[in-house]
Amino acid sequence: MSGVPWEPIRVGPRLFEAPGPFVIGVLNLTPDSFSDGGRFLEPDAAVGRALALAAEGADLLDVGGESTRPGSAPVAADEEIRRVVPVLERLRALGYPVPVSVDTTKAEVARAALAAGAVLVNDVRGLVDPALAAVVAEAGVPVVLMHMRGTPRDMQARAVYRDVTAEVQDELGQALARAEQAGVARERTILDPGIGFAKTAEQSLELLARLPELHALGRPLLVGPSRKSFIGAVTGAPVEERLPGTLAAVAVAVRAGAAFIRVHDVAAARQAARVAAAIRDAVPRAGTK
Ligand code: HH2
Repeated sequence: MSGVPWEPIRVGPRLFEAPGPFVIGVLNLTPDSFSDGGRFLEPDAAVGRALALAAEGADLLDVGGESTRPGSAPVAADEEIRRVVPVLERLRALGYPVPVSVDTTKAEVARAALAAGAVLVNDVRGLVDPALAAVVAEAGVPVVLMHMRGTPRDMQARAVYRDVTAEVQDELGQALARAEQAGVARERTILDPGIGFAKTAEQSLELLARLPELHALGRPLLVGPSRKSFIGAVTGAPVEERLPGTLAAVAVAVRAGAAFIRVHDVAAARQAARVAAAIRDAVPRAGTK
């Protein structure tokens, strides 16, 4: 099941064509991210990490300056810009070979990051902020619309659903409508169910199991399971030992037709994704066998 066909999406110089999967490497320029906080705060360390992720085969690099882990405190826009922009500028000066996205919920940060070389905006709030939607529309860049409720501080209290998959689908549909109303072309959107964002472990697992239902939205899907707490809930593994569980989730997501996967461990996830995609594509189409 490779999902619905989707129109190719241009991200900077690169054209991404169905079905994927494409691997997005994570670069957190934060002191407090849940799995790698504080490791890449120095620009030299950050650039080194970015180069390593490209060498591992990342198709995109997602750079963020604010942690969104449950309960995390917000960061002021100028501090987020101070963390992100110098690294983006250095990557651009180096001729970094991979398109770079900025993981932010703030219009000012997105504007500064796009001016410094980012070519995609990854918004974990799904463009609830009209100012951010306006920046994305004006720049004409693609956007990831992720599902969550509330803010990282209060989202886990909002993880109350009658039918998590149906409600996430409905709320992602609302995000798409918000984007279109703001002038963001539907063809430039990527949708993400937001694993671990306003979701219990059980709800994250159910969303992964029922991912194919989200193809009804007609857009490419991104899934970000990397090292998240649902893996700990199933296995008891601490965050630094969740690579095997991450790879299981990557394989399931790709088999279910996810177009993009967002991970910290690119080389391992790329191998898992390629094998899962080969299995996905090995199902004979009706009438061919
Ligand atoms: N997950 C995280 C952050 N951004 N963006 C999208 N589109 N999808 C995700 O699943 C997603 C995301 C959380 O992971 P990480 O960046 O490692 O942690 P932190 O938010 O603590 O920096």
